[in-house]
Amino acid sequence: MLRFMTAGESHGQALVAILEGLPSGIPVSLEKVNRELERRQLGYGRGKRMAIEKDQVKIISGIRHGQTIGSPIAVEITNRDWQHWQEVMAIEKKGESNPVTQPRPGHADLAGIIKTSSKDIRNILERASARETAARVAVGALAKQFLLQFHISIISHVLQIGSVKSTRKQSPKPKDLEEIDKSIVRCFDKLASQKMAKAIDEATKNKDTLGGVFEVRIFGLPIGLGSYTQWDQRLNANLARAIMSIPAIKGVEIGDGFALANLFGSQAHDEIFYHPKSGYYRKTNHAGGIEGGMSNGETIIVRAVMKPIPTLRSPLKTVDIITKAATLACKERSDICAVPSAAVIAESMAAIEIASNFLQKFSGDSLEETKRNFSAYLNSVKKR
Ligand code: EPS
Repeated sequence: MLRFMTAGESHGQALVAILEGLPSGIPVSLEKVNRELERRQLGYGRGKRMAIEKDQVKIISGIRHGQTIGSPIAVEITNRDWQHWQEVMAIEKKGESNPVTQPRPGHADLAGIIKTSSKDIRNILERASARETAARVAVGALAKQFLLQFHISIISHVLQIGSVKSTRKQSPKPKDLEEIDKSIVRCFDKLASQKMAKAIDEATKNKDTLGGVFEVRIFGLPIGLGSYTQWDQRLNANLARAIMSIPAIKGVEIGDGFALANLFGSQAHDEIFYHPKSGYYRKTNHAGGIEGGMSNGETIIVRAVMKPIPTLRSPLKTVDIITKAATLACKERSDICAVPSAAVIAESMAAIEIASNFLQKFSGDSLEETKRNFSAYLNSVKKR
């Protein structure tokens, strides 16, 4: 099983993560990790910060001569912007910096200062910032490289920004990822991409922000990851948790999700067929690849909704935490829309969760051992 933790403030020196549990012998390309970090920074609607950062991973431990060695992997991503924040973010107090005292509705600010008895919202917002997700994407890129050894791949695309929806009926496959990444909003529908960009322009003009919906698709999973036997081993529950942990995500659905409420049972399930060569198969995928908390061999489909970013250039009403006087929320530099980035982060979180479930089932201290266990299982599945 995989475990990971991140540390780092948005305008601190760096973000770091430690990942434990990957077997030894997995070939690792730093270029591929950096490519994932770059994908997270793409997307129309990001703020000025993205012009400052050019995220690159530095590996501190756990990888040698281009392969994992089985020990914990430590990664670091420098915050280029730190040089402008050295005084505000100084480890030892060097001077006075103005505290942030006007909590933004929708952000971690208010609950954070009350919970930690803090008088400066900066202590909260620095860590609550979605900048932290860069470290997750570095970890996710390693999980993806492990999964690729088993021909498991994960893609994402944006389905909706504000009220503009993709209307393309065709669902993207792994080969379509390049095309999706070429869209400035990471949408598979060209016409909708343009409309989404216009909606973001409109929100920018109005000093407002926009959320949306994205979808993650996981290809190549065998039957039987996760379990029906215990609540905390259900794959759907764990995937939902992983994706809900991304800042600003307010809802997750698997397969047809909320739309299933409109259907009769006879319409909502995927009938089972059998082919002597390829085994069991389905003609539909309402379940989104998960039944009874386990992968059923079909593509896993997870969708999530991201709320509009709560940092507004035309701020909402709030209360000053020192004077208790009515005021307007603080204005931090921020993004207008980060749905395309959130989709990339969700790919990473899904990769980490799937790799963890995969290792729980197939285990192994080396890639060779995991591959042996995996192919023995596939052979036994074929006979069923
Ligand atoms: C964020 C605010 C902005 C975003 C940031 C998340 O940063 P800043 O306050 O420096 O302008 O750009 O996202 C990132 C830095 C990133 O790498 O994604 C927030 O408040 O959550």
